[in-house]
Amino acid sequence: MTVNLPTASRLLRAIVFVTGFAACAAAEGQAPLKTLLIDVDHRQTTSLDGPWHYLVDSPGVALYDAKGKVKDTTYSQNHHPVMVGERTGFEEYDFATAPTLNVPGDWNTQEPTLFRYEGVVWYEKDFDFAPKPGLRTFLHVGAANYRSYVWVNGKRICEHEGGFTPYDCEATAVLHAGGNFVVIAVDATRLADGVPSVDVDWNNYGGLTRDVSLVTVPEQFIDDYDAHLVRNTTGTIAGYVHVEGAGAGVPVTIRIAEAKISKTVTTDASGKAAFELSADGLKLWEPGSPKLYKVEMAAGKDTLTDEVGFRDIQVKGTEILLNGKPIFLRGVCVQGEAPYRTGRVSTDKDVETIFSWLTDMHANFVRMAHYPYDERMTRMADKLGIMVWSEIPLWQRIQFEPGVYVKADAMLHEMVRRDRNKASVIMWSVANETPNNLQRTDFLVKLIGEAHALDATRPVAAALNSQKIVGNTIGLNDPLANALDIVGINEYVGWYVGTPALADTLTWNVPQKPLIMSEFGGEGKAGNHGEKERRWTEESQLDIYQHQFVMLAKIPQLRGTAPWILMDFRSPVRNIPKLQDGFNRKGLISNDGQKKLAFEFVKKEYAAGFGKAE
Ligand code: GCB
Repeated sequence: MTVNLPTASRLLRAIVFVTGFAACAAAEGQAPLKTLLIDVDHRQTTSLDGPWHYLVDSPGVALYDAKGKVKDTTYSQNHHPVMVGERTGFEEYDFATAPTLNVPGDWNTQEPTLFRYEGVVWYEKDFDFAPKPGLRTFLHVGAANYRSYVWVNGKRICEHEGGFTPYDCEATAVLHAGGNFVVIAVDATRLADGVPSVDVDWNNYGGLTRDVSLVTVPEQFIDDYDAHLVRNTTGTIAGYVHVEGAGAGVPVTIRIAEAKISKTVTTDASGKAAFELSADGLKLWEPGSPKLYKVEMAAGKDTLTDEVGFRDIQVKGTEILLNGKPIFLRGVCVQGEAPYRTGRVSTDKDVETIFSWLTDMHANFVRMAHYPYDERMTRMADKLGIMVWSEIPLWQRIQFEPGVYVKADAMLHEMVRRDRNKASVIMWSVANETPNNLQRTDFLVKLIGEAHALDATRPVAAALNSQKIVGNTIGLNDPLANALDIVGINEYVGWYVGTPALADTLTWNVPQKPLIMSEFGGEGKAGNHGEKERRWTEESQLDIYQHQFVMLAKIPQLRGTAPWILMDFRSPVRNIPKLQDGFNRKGLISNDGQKKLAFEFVKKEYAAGFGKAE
């Protein structure tokens, strides 16, 4: 897809061209603009969180025409139509009198009648604005699941597909002094050609699930940067600062005062300024000592600061090396589900609770399955020194077709762009449990190549599950493993496969690469006690883990463990009455915070240093 982007930089043009997907399009006839601000949580923003009026559009007839094309009439242009008195049209709706939903937040858990609703909801918010000459303003959406379309003051400014990554739309030209309004139509309909596709084992929470804000920046501003420790060094930091709207010759200063570094470099024709800095005695980031430095960047009238850890992560043979030393990842999987309530993680409190459980169990690693999380999660991981596996929502059987590749690739770009400066994120995962066939392999090998090209500093992983048991050997024969730096395997011996004790008898035949057992476990309902032979008891879940850890300890190239899963989570496909009641019960902790026997067992193993290394 070629698009005309007169105000966008070449880099952004390239992204749109490559992805051809997450286009921010102005109203018909205007030039589309796509950008993606990073480090927004360190910028001064105007929050648009809080109550938004909403209208349910079932079955999406106000949003789409008969051919599925988005309309630019109806709800988007009708701010507060007169409901009584003079007739203004055929409107039978009014945002002003419509009920409200809180943003950030899905609609499913806020309005009982929408609990299972997966269609279109229109959100509307009024806000005051005072434009200042020479500044540009972007609407930043932390995440909207799954597709969303944005109008400001009745003009469509962008659209986005993908439920777990942020996007920005430039609103400068459509904002005016005084009262303004923004309308966002969010469509949570599952798509066969979506990423993920229609079948997932989690709740498809719809809506504006993360923070929404207005970000005002100078004409030329820092929209992207990268600052990382150069491999095999202890104090060389390299990267780039990209200045949106700039051409060649703009000076950019990078300062890390605490490390006594300051350097000025200049942008090239694409607005990118590459740099390399050296620091003496730089303290490297690692679990137990997660040092973060304040990095200040200045370009023209714009300044941006961030808190960044510097560390080296690499794979050598079957080892994972952090700052040159072998590490073992004692971890657990999480879903982006909020503890003690249902809905997505979106508040500081949600994040604090999850990380308090991780530290309580002595975890140094968390697999953030199966999609990118609220940025608070990776910020907290940076702060607490917990290493992260970050994944795009390429779950099981998606359509491995060119059109879907474009979407997956866009999500990969968006994930990497937002979190590339988080020291805690030590690997990108491109997929979970995909079928072992040629079309899938070609698709994913290409995506792995893209991940390497985007970020040469991190290993790439995926969770595989096509292992087979022959006699006492359990072997993985998946060609995708050849393209990965770190192999993840999901296995459910003792739950979906055989009895818990079967694990004791198995020998793993797996590639000579670092292996993470990226899922294992079974269901057990908190408070349901009984014999270990009776499934769904806490004792039977504990039994699975006891046998698993015996088996895991015997795998020579095992470099990490991530039980499935930290906490019970909502899933509409888990409906056994009294046992599941709409929850996947494989949590080590229940959704209301009760720690099960298996939690205490894994905690004991981790406290005793399971997996040795460091
Ligand atoms: C898996 C999937 C995960 C499911 C889990 C289960 O293999 O990766 O998304 O929730 O199994 O509980 O079956």
